[in-house]
Amino acid sequence: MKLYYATNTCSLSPHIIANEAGIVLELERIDLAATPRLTAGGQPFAEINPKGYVPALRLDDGSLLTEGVALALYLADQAPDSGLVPAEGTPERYRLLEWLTFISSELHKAYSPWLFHPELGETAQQAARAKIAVWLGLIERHLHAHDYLLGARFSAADAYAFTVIGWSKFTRVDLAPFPRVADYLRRIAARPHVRAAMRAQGMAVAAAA
Ligand SMILES: N[C@@H](CCC(=O)N[C@@H](CS)C(=O)NCC(=O)O)C(=O)O
Repeated sequence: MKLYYATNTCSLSPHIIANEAGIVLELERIDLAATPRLTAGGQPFAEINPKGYVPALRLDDGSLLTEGVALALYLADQAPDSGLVPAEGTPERYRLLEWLTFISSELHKAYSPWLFHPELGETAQQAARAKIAVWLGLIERHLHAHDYLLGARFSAADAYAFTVIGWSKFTRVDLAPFPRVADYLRRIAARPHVRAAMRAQGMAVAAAA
């Protein structure tokens, strides 16, 4: 399988999940800043993914799968014993879907595009930060009783949450009021598969503690 990714974006999440699931991905970097957007091989990315955004996953049958939540579930389902995704039909599976959907539609889309485009204006950015603070407060309270979003064990939802909340420094979202969230990020950042995915995508990785 091949993952089309861009550095410091949400394409980190499926890469973490693949690593945690023991799946080795072929990688191709997309230059999102170029016009038109190009693959590392020089092909217009729109020819591959008409949506124009990452992540996109070329499956072994040649078809393309897009949307981070779909990739997360697809990759995690390849390794049912990994604990990354609860089994179909279980209540925990719906809890995972609840988190993935929340991260995708609320948290992710509050950070991006609003905090990635200064030209959208300070008023819009402050509104996005206020909304993000509400969501981080909710996660902070959840982590009071749980190590991870689904409970005791790291899941696909944590890979996605880590990726998105990891944009906080760059987007000037203050994590000081959310010490459990900050600790959660530190714990996930220390996972060897997470560090390997970040390195492979050209991201800075903190020195091991
Ligand atoms: N709905 C898509 C959104 C993915 C998305 O927002 N990708 C960003 C990077 S994090 C991107 O490629 N942005 C460029 C663009 O939107 O044109 C998903 O959930 O996978």
